Amino acid sequence: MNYKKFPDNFIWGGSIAAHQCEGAWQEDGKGPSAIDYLTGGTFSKARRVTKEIVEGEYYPNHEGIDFYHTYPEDIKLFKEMGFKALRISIDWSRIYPNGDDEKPNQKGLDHYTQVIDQLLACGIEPIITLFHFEMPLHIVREYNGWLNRKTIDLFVRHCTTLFNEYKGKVKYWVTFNEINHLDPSCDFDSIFTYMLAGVEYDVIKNPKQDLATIGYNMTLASAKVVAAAKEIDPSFQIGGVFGLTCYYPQTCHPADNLQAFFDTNRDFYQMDTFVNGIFPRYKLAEYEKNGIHLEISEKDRQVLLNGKVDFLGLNYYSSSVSPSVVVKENEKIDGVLAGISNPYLEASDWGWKIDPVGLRYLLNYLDRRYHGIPMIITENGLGAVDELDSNGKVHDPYRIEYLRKHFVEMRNAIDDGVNLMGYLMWGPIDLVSATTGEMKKRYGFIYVNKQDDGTGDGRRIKKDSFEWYKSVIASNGENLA
Ligand code: BGP
Repeated sequence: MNYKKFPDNFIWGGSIAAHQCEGAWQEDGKGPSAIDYLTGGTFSKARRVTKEIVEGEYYPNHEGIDFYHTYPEDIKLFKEMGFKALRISIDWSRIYPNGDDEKPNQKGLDHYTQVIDQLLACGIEPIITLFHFEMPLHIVREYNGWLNRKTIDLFVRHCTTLFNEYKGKVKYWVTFNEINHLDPSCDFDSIFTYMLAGVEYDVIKNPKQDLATIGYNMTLASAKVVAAAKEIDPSFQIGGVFGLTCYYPQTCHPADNLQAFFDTNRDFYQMDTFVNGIFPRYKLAEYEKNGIHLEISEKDRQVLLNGKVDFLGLNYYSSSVSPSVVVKENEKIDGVLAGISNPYLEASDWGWKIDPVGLRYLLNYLDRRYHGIPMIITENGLGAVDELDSNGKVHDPYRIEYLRKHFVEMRNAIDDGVNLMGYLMWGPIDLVSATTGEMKKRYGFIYVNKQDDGTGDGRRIKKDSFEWYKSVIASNGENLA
């Protein structure tokens, strides 16, 4: 083993999610999903949930980038770059349009069969996310999403359908994307709470208790799904994906260091359960102090123990600074959305701090915390404003620079002994932003000619970073120039 190099079988590729790219929101029997009721937003204007589809409102996920129809050509472009894997999600509302239907929708299953077959034909390993913010609206409205334990059974049934349908073709599965954004300390009316929890704001009566229950129910659902998968095919590899940021203390005061530890740690309680099979004692202690009660039966404990994951997926974009507990209030905040600025780091146009060393730190931290568990970077990338020049080309040296620095730190982490299996760049083709609903926030190696005002012909154009990533993959990470 040469620790200075990426391993020979390193999985280079990309990551996308159904609701952000497919469009075709009413095609082939798909039911409406929670996301279909989210309007577009911007950096300064939050997306909104509407009760009905309102005429004249813009719902960016209804069209996405039309990947539902363009996937054969788009996958060919991924193949041209040399992708070894593509992480996609399967939209629950295409398979069970209402979530509780008696039978799955055959057209939905057939669609994903074709996508998976196309990937395999191109030599690209499919990695499937089972829940990436895609919940049938009927479950939101009739069951209150993950607040209700019945949703767990419906989800397990949905996943079991997929395991039986795609076994032999798909080996890698991910139960949930970023459930760590659900915690009693979160804003219950944030967009992430709606997208993840599948619960409308007015249903949440006791935010702290309800958010704890939702976070717990999803953790239990993941364990049940892992057990169901292993029963169908013990060779399946099942993981959980977490969106992490490392928090730096604002000062070197010991109290600030402790606060930074607690802030970083907030994202770990579900991950600890996924990996160790035990709901952590520190979280129960926190709940008790805050008057939060969880019903964890002996049966649940067994379920958690039998549902441990095989690998972890890390979504990493930026780091944060933990607000000081000793610095005066008026010296703390310098931008509501961007948080406290770190004088050592630059930020993206959307205020996300660019911190490649933070990636090395987190990879090492996870490695030590979970005793060398296999990891994949399941998302990473730079959301930027890309523009076509007068020759119809997109020059994106800033993206190449961002990725190069992160790849150097990945290599350093491998040299540190971290068991890193792969890297999947987020949004290898431009798609709808999850947090703002914009097309303007572009991540891709491939430009999609579609603008937020509805103009553009949807044409795919290779950016400069396309050739660069191709040469990175061809050289297995040797050639980063
Ligand atoms: C992650 C989500 C992705 C993706 C990414 C970038 O949290 O898993 O779905 O969207 O963030 O965020 P955004 O699209 O808002 O730039």
